[in-house]
Amino acid sequence: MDHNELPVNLREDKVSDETKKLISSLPTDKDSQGNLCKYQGCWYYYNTFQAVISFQKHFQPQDTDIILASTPKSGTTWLKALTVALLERSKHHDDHPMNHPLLSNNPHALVPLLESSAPDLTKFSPSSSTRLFSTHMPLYTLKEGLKGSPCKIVFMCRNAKDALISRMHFRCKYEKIEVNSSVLEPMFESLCRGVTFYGPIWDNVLSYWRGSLEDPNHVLFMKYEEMKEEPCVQLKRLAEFLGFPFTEQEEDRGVVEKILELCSLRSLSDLEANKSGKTVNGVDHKFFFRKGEVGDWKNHLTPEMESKIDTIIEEKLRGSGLSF
Ligand code: PAP
Repeated sequence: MDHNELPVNLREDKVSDETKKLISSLPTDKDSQGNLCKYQGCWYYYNTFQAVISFQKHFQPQDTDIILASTPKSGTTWLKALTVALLERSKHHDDHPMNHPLLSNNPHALVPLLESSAPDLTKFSPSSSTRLFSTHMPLYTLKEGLKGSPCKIVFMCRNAKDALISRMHFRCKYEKIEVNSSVLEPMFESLCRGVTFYGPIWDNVLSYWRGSLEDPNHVLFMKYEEMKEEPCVQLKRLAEFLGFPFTEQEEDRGVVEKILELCSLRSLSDLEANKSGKTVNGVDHKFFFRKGEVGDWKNHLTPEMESKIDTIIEEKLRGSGLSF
């Protein structure tokens, strides 16, 4: 792949000498896509590491900020859409709100990634009462940048096997290569070693799990599988946590179901705004929508792979009260 076509996080030409110096003092490794360094217990491609440092130094939090956190391919796009729809609902009473931001924007354009090198975070308007951001960083690294501000943080977790398969498909679309075992196997091995972008996945997820137990008013832990299983219950839980619960009248008017419909994979992926265009990081909007199913890993992983990753994750989560 031509260097200029690489996803922004994999490009190393934007990494400054200062960052390179920092990286030389960190543990480094590789996965099948690029060079990684380990900062505060988490692996980053170099360009993203630079953005993490910049976030921690320069981000100016506001107490009303909402942060949507997840590990990659765990339902970030869905969570972004649902949260935007929740916050926008008072402005859009009619059933066909032509000016709803989700109808003309990809969810990633509405909720910027905190550790992105592309947007200038100081540019976001402080006048809007609630600002929405997203992140894939673990909670302890995020908190350093939040500098004690009591922001609400929502974390979306997904089964590691489905997230892996989702990432493989995403990568193959991006690189215009065929899905096959020679792509999957090295990605699987990296997952098992814990050396993956934003991984080890178990440490990242556990940081939010523990955070949600310690401070349930500020950290909400959600699961992709539960969102699929009982969407109404989970959407109401999210609304309540964010401080915008549904009123009885709204429930009677079917607002919960309408939001779920608007944010469904089918309706989002049918929108022109999601069929065309790219994110600030140069990724086609359409790549964020695929099957959205639970258990698609069964179509790709061998029983040996299943058992290996299950054993590792079970061991890493033992005693935490969490399974995923
Ligand atoms: P990101 O980490 O790059 O932001 P993210 O949105 O977290 O990606 O994950 C993409 C997955 O969410 C895809 O899963 P799949 O590959 O297993 O299909 C995608 O299909 C799924 N997804 C996207 N939008 C929705 C939605 N509205 N409802 C349910 N699943 C969705």
